[in-house]
Parts: sequence; structure tokens; C-alpha cells
Amino acid sequence: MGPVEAAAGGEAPAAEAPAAVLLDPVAALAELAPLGADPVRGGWSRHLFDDADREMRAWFVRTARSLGLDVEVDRNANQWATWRAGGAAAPAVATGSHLDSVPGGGPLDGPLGVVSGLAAVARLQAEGHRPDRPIRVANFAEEEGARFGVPCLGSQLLAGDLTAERVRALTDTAGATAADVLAGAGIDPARIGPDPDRLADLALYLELHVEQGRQLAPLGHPVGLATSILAHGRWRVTLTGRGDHAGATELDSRHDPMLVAAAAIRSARDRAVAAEPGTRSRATVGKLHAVPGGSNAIASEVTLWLDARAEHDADVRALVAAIIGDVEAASAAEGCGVVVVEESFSTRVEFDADLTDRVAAALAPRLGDVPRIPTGAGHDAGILAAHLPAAMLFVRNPDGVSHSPHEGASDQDIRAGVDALADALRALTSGGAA
Ligand code: HGY
Ligand code: MN
Ligand code: MN
Repeated sequence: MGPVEAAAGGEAPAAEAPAAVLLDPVAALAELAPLGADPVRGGWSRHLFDDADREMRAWFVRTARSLGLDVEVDRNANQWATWRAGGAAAPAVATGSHLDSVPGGGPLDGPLGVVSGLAAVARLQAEGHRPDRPIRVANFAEEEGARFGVPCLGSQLLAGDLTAERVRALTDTAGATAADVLAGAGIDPARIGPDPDRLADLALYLELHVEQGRQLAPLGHPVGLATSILAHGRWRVTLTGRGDHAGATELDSRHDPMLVAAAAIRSARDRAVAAEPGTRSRATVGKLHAVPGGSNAIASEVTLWLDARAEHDADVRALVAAIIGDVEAASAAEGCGVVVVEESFSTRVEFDADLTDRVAAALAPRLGDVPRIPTGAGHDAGILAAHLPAAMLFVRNPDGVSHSPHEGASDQDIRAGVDALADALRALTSGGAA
């Protein structure tokens, strides 16, 4: 039997009562595991509307409907599952996360929040909770930005933080435009963009996510609350030189963009290390593409992507300026060209203190005083935090590793996360609290 089973231990409930089903998060994650498993990179690769993402979305619809939820896709390709339970038509309490991944990512980054949201709703239904407002579980589109390069695409469009024109023109590595990919999935590209009515219909957003980094394990807590997200952005750096023969070209006549790329990668680390410790600066080049890419040819062009993060926006700007300065100097010395394009920038996020306190109070009877920790990872909750009260729950990640097949959480902690989310959603939908 799959993860959705009758509350009373598996046998079918009495015919006259609607089946109250429980959703076991561990079994649900096991059911998702084959979808998008990446045999080349390891881990999982699930990108906006590729086959794996479509299968994940189909799972979301199937599972949400099995819980009696109303399922819809909004104009920006975000999926929503709503439990009304006869409550007032007041703005909803929302939870959820994303089902897309980075290339070769882990099994929990995103899916844990969506699965836990559905499992928490199933739990509340089974206990007979009557929410005083709708509860909504979201699957936000293209949170990782792995297909079109811009993170939190669905939530940023919803919130009006990205222009529809820009998004329609985004292209993936095969040259397909976002407009074409969305149209191919039944989303009208002419309608993407701000959705103020839907945003106004959300009272708050509480996202559960696997911890990324290792803060909870030393504290001995299975669940934590988020305080803030580092400011962060992505820059595409295109270096141009002169393609030539690796053997026949004398060293003093080369214009090798790969050499400039090496300087960029070195500078990213060196400049982050040299930054003021309080800025918590970090910079990474994780993706690089060389043209023509022959092992016996000097590249004519190299494109690399710089990911830079720090405590505050100004710290990120200073870090990136220093790195780009180094790149420009290296490029001039090698007789190459440099073009830098800012692909995305997410300002520092402080989560809603009042909502976080209310969630902490709801968790206290079961978990005591839950730790509050900052994160260096971006989330849809970080986008929505500028538009409505938002908070995050983290589930302990023993090794802290993420964006890697080695990301993980124990079954016990996964279930503790659902307990905590159910406690929070119950409190937030009881007696007009939200
Ligand atoms: O990159 C991030 O921080 C997030 O995983 N999208
Ligand atoms: Mn991620
Ligand atoms: Mn994530």
C-alpha cells in the first residue's frame, strides 16, 4: 500500500464515513524517489516541466485529491492544494515548498516541505480538526532556477518581483524559451505575472524545509525555526578569447578565456575569505561552460556562473565588485573580453518575528524551546516574506549537506517535522489566530 492509507491501520474505513487517510511522509518520499533519479550525476534532477517535474506534479495532484483537497495551478505554474473544511472564506494559512531540484540534488530539498504539508493536513483531518480558515499546500515552480537560471521563479512572478516580459524571454540550455515551455505545459505565457488577488488570499506562509548546513545536530534538536536568509545573487560571466590549437599556439600569443576563468574561481574564494567575518561572505563558481570544449583546443569562450552571498545586500555588492575587478584585471592581462550579467538578486530576509513566536508557542508543548537559526539558502518563503507574514521550520540534517545526493534526514526527524507542522497549522487555524 502506498503512503496514503486508512487511518485505522490500513483496512478500509466504514463505508458511510469519508475515508480519513493518513499520509506517511517517509513512505511518500520513498514513492517519489524513482522520479528524476539522475544516473549520470547521482541524486535527482527535476527541472521545470521536464518529465521528472511533470511526474512530481502529477503525484502532487493525485495525493492532494486523495485527501479531498481542491487542486489548481495558478497563472505562474505554481500548484495549490486547498483544504476548506467548511471554514470561513478568510485568507488561507499556506504551507508547502517546491518539487523541482538542482541538477543532481538531494531527495529532500523541496519535496520534504510539500510532502510534510500534505501529511500535516491529513493528520489534522484525521483528528477531526475544523480549521477556521482554509489551509493551502503549495508547490512553487522553478524554485531552484535550474532550468531558466532565475530562482523562485513561480513565487517571484506571483509576488510581482519579476516582470513577465523578462521571464517569457528566459531560455534554457537547449535554447527553449520559458514562454514556449510554459505554453507546452498548458500555462498561457501571456497571463504570467503578478497575481495580487491570490497573494491577498494568503494570510501567512509557513514553509518546512530540510536544514541546509549543520546547526541543529550540535544543538540536539530535530526541528528549528528560521531567523533570516543571507542576501544572495547570481551573475553570469562570459569570457571571450581566441580559440586555437592547444599544441601549435605559442604561449605568448594566446588569449585563453579559461585562464581568466581560473582567476575568477580563485578570486571568488579569496575575496570571500578576506571579507569581514561578520559579513558571513561566501562565493562559489559551480557551473562553467567552455566553447568549443575540445581537450586539445584553446577555448574561444567560457561562461561561468558566480553565486555570492553575505549577511547584507551591501556586503554582497562589495564582494562581487571585488571579484569582478579581479576578473577584469586577469582578462586585460590575457587579452580577453568580459561581459557580466546579474541574473538574480535576493535581498536579505528577516522572517516575521510575531509569526515565528506563534509557531514556537505551538511547538513548545511537544518540543520545548525550539532553536532559531539563520540560513544561507534561499527559499520561496524568503520571497513571500516581503509581501505577507512568513516563517520557516527546519528539519535536522545530520551532515548538513545539501544540493547533493548525500542530503538526508532521519525517518524519526522527518516525522517530527510533520508533528511540528501539524501543531503549528492547528494553532494557526484555531480561533482566528492567523
Ligand atoms: O540557492 C538556494 O539557496 C536555493 O536552494 N534555491
Ligand atoms: Mn535548494
Ligand atoms: Mn529548497
